[in-house]
Amino acid sequence: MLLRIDHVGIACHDLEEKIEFYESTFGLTVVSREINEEQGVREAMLHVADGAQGASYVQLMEPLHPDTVVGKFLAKRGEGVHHIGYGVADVAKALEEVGAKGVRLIDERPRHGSMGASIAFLHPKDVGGVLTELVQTARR
Ligand code: CMX
Ligand code: CO
Repeated sequence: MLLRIDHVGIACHDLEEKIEFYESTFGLTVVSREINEEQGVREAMLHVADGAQGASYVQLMEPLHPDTVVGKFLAKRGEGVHHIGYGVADVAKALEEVGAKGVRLIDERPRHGSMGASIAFLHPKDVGGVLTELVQTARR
């Protein structure tokens, strides 16, 4: 079901400062910057590598307000890895399959993610403490 690691989601206080860090330290390049009001984040995708099943990225996220998912995470745990996003061919089908195995779905239906992707989250309490995102890349 999982095709690849699509991205690692990292929570930070200052998006521009962290972009600068990833660019200067690892030579990564920003390929997309977006504000996702629904998810409460200002975010950037930095390209890491291309593979047979698609590309992989680092997703840097700064909360739009303290009272958002990422704002609350930062207050509780501080900066760091927030979630892992795996590439799937069909996110609705993957949700159905995973849900049937008893994993709690945060999203019953796919939502809008970065770069036109369809995304859905699985509850970290049912995935060994890892907030897990399923990502279906937009067709080009
Ligand atoms: N990773 C692992 N565990 C996490 C977590 C995370 N990112 N966030 C919360 N938890 C754990 C908490 O530690 C807590 O565990 P304990 O009860 O043992 O302390 C439990 O989950 C409940 O946490 P909470 O602080 O009360 O937070 P909420 O229940 O309000 O929210 C969650 C948790 C996963 C439901 C929420 O973060 C969510 O809906 N996430 C999906 C959407 C999202 O993350 N959007 C931002 C990214 C957007 C993008 O990638 O594009
Ligand atoms: Co993500």
